[in-house]
Amino acid sequence: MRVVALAGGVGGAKLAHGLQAEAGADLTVIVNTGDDLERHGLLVCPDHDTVMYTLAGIANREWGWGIAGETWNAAEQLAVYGEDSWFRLGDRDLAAHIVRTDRLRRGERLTAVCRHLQRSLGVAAAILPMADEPVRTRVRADDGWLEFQDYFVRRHQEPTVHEIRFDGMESASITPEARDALAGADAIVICPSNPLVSIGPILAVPGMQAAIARARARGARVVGVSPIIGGHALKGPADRMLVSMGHESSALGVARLYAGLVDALVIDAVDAALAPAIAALGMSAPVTETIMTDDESRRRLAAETLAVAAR
Ligand code: FO1
Repeated sequence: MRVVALAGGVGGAKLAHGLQAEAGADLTVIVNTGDDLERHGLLVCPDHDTVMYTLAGIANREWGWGIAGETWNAAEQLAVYGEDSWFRLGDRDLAAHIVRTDRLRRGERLTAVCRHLQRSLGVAAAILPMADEPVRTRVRADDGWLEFQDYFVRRHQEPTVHEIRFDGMESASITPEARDALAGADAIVICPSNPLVSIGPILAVPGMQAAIARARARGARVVGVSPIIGGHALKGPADRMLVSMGHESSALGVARLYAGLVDALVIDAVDAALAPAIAALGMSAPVTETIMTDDESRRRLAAETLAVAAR
């Protein structure tokens, strides 16, 4: 079964890891690049790198991002030189940003650079940035527009988000690699990532929704997994952001956002009572345990999600 997954950072990476255990090299993950930023003159792609380190088996499992056993000598020395240190790059992580930035400056596309990094780490799946062109997510808080990582890391996701925009999206387009992957997919999985700032940017890339619609028209099934469990996000600000953006923080609220796009939304057992209301939106709502605590639960949820797609 050829599988394409759409994913943001930590939650998406966990399910992608389970999907890789099931599908191996038949898995393609399309990742959000709206969180990308420049630090110390280097391009950092947090969601791509989180998925890459997770699929390579070297992620820091406590934080979900970065590399296990990381050291921070460069970050400490950068602080000595007066560089601000609210977004920290570990010594080993830094190598990816150096190689990425160097290759981009030599004219390579972001997709090619990312594939090189993944192959170097022995990742079986293909992880594709949603676009080669730069797209940057901005959120409007009470005191104006913030860059995404300024909101997420520097301000600890505390500001209330009133509006979201994706700068550069009008100049971006789906990559040939992402289009080909969707054209050959048997199943498309929307990982349990933030619907507004992780999946939202991927779906907003010109050409992406049309490619998904073409895949569905020839029989591929689209299955989402709710990132909201019992009204709350396991990690990150998705629950508060849904509410401040006028949506409901529940699996039903997620289903409303994905109505017309997905054939099924996998929801957690604690949300079983929402299944009829979700079904009324025109999708099935299979119920299972969706919290991924270890490799086994990642793989089990992935297998169950793919079984829903195969029905
Ligand atoms: N998250 C933090 O909370 N603090 C950091 O200093 C930080 C650095 C960082 C460096 C590289 C990277 O790939 C991710 C990093 N993250 C950090 C995580 C990142 O901000 C979030 O995981 C995503 O952007 C949200 O999906």
